[in-house]
Amino acid sequence: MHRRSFTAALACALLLTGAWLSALPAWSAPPAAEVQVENAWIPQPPPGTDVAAAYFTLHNAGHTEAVLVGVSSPVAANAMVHESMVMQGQSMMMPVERLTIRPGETVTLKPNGMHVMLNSVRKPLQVGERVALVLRFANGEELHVSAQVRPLGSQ
Ligand SMILES: [Cu+2]
Repeated sequence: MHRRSFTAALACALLLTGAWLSALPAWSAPPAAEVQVENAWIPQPPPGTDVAAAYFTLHNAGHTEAVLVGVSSPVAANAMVHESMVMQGQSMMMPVERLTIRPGETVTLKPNGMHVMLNSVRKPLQVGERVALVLRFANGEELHVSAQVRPLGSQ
């Protein structure tokens, strides 16, 4: 009892000082983050392409930050989070190895912004089809998502 309230007070103090992450002791796993996923979708890739993008909205309803560290899908040989950007007139994609969602924050992956890149997609994706995605977080939790294939050019 005593120890629990001490821990809570410590957590508060750390949050206030902004030192939460660096001061988190290695032996104490953070409580489960409560991340919700909405509106997961994939624009149908043009014929002849074996890459696809996946988009969704993540909302962290928990009290600790959630860090997305990996994505996989049974339809793709590999998947990763990318950020699209324009540098010196060239559009580029940069890998996002750790996507942090703070408590209460909503992050949307959308066309021309962040996306999940699905590489070496094994089969043509049909409009309306649902594609499984598994989101892996730094705390070891996995979130299973069903993304709907929409016509190319959907927003
Ligand atoms: Cu990409």
